Amino acid sequence: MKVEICCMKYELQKTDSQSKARAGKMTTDHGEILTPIFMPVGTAATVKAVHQRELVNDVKAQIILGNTYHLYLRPGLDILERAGGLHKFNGWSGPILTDSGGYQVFSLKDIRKISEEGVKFQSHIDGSRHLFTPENVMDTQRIIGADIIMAFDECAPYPCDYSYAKKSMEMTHRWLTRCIDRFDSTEGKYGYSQSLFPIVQGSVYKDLRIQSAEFIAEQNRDGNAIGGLAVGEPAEKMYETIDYVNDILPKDKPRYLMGVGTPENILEGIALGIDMFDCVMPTRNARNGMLFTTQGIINIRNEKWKDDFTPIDETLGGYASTFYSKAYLRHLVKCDEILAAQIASIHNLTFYLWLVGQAREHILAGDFFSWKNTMVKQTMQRL
Ligand code: PRF
Repeated sequence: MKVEICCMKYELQKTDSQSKARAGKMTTDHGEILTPIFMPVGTAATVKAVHQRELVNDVKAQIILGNTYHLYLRPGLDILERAGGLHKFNGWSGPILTDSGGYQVFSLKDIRKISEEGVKFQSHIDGSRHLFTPENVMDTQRIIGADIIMAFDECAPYPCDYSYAKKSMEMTHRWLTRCIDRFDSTEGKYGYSQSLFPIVQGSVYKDLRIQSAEFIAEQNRDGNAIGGLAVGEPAEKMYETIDYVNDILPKDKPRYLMGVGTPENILEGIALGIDMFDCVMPTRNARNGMLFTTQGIINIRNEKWKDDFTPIDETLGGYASTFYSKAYLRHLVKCDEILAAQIASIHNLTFYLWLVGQAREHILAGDFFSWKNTMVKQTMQRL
């Protein structure tokens, strides 16, 4: 049996005195990540509508996300392996994290069947039948070649009764043991190291979440994730859950809150000790004309912007705001121009990366808490 020697590192640089916020540094074989960080979602080997050059130069992304489910179906493992892995295939040379498919297959609802073995599902593309197991999902993520790969889990729906949540969490733990066995007996295919992050589940039940956090912490992996949140529960419930889970997860490893969220959710998550976030919100909402700015939220389709020739976000600046006005972007959106999605996506991602970058600066400077409270109010108002 070959045991992988991991070399992802995490350095905790500062903990805030008035909250549980942390500034840290992760080191992967594809570069460093300063935390807290937001990871743009690149489901199908691309962050939709954004070039790699823009991700680096304008957005200042440090790590992007890919999805096992989508990449496995298209382009498929043969192509990804022959390309030399996802980094070579899509030209992104920084760190990549892949989600395991454990969340994506569950959203297929009517065309999947869960058992101890794994999940049988039908492709949303051509209806073909497939099986994901903890073992083959590890193998698949080895082939995709992400720096950080996620355990195969079940994200319980919300609401969910206690007995379902308990059984689901216990199965996720058994699946994790199988993921670890497979992961630790295989190695990366492309000469750099990969890390496996386990995922805390347990729905909104405190005793289950505590049990899950303890089990996950015991595995002593390079980082840990919290799943099963932001699935419809009230925000307060989510914050409360993060708070007691983070009290159990080790302080010397990064903590990743999966699929979250609004600027407010991210700032509150940081205050509770989360280091990594991902969400489709900045890119998906951009394609629908919703812009996040330092002053609040804009629906760029709105008539009121038709003759507003000021930059998209004067304070933020950056590529999109340097070259384009609100009136021009509104015009592009109204005409269904492809450029609209590009500008809006670059803008929203630049804002999200700016927000977590500022959070980090304020943690380091020691005034995070009051800054956070001001920013939540400011960025969440509708303009
Ligand atoms: N599990 C996995 N991916 C996820 C989630 C989860 O629970 C969520 C829940 N917010 C988003 N993405 N594997």
